[in-house]
Amino acid sequence: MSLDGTPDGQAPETGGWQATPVQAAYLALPREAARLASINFHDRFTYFTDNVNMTVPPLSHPKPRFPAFWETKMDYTPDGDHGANSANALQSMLLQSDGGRIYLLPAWPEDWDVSFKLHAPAQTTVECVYRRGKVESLNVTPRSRRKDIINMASAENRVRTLVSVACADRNYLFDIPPMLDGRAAPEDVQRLKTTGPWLAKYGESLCGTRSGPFAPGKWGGSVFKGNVAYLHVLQWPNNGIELPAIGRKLLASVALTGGKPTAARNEKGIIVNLPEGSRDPVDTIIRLEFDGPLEPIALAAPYLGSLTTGKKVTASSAKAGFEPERAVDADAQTAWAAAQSGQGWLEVDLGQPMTFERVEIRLDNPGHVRGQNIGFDIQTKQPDGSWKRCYQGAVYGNICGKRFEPVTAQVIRLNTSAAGVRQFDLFRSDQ
Ligand SMILES: [Ca+2]
Repeated sequence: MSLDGTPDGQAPETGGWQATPVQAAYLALPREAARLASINFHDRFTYFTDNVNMTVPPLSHPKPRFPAFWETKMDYTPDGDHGANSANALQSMLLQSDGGRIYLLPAWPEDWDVSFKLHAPAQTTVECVYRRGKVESLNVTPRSRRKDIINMASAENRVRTLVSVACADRNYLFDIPPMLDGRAAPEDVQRLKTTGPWLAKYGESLCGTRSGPFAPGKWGGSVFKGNVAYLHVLQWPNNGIELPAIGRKLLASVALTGGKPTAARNEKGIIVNLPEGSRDPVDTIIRLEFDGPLEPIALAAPYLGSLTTGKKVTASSAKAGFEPERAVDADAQTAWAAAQSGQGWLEVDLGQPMTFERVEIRLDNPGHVRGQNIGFDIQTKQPDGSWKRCYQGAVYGNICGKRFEPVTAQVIRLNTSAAGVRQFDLFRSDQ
């Protein structure tokens, strides 16, 4: 699996020039960053068979005298790109900078002890000892930069990151601990000193959930399980949280973190509020129970506001069961596929000229190899019947979203050689 969630046909997930552990660190996924970095540093790292395979004998060639030469992980010794990515991964897990701010331990597993000294921008050095889930000492030079440090390993920030990652449909606690076989045991969660107690108390609001049905906002985000949605409120707006109508009746609302929430209906949906004194400074959790399953609503949510949904659609050809309508039905499970794979086109008639400036394409790309892409070309029909290109691009993996200069058109064509198109959606600027 790639970090973007697409299946990947290439065996090694990391190593050499691949920066996946660095990307995991920047996505605030400490477990995944640690797992991938562990693979990079492992002696049994093997190339093009598996990342770490304990049944493969150790490399037969002699090891270099200096470990930083990284022996032959991929292509040659010293393996500069494997070494640079591995070191960069560890550093990005320990320290990240954005503008004047320095994020301390932004993607470091809470059960890994560490002592480090690193350089940060503006001639700053940061020395830190982190043990048993706590920052034991922190030395920032010059001292004036101490105020710019944000400790992402504090209980408050760990929980808020965990919640934000879950509301984005990702998993912060990927395979606890970062063992190379990726297996987790229930007692591993209890061992976590920082997030463990919070999870023991409020785990039901995250474990086994998916993100949705409400889009995340500045206030926080939502996850759901069956008929129940959990709002995780990280920052309260003055007038409460406005949630759009979702076609389900709200049966009950309870604040897991204490207090009595109110849910007032208005013409757009519902406004959920909680008295200020009951709001939790770390994360206020509100459990909303509806009269029906939330999964169909959450699955359709990415396509809300799509101009192509349900519009008249034709194609160069189609396989049985893969009719053109299936590319504009707001359902990622269904797809249009040309009768023969190769170049085909899909044509959508919006019914009247409409302005759009964002495209999202989700296509089938079986057996793709990382780094290879499928090209696409979007054209609009001109008054004289000719076609004019409005955007040309490529999909790496399965999902692609692009913004371009606003275009007004009624009939739009997507040319692609993809094996299937699950969704073809166009959006206005305000959506
Ligand atoms: Ca579809």
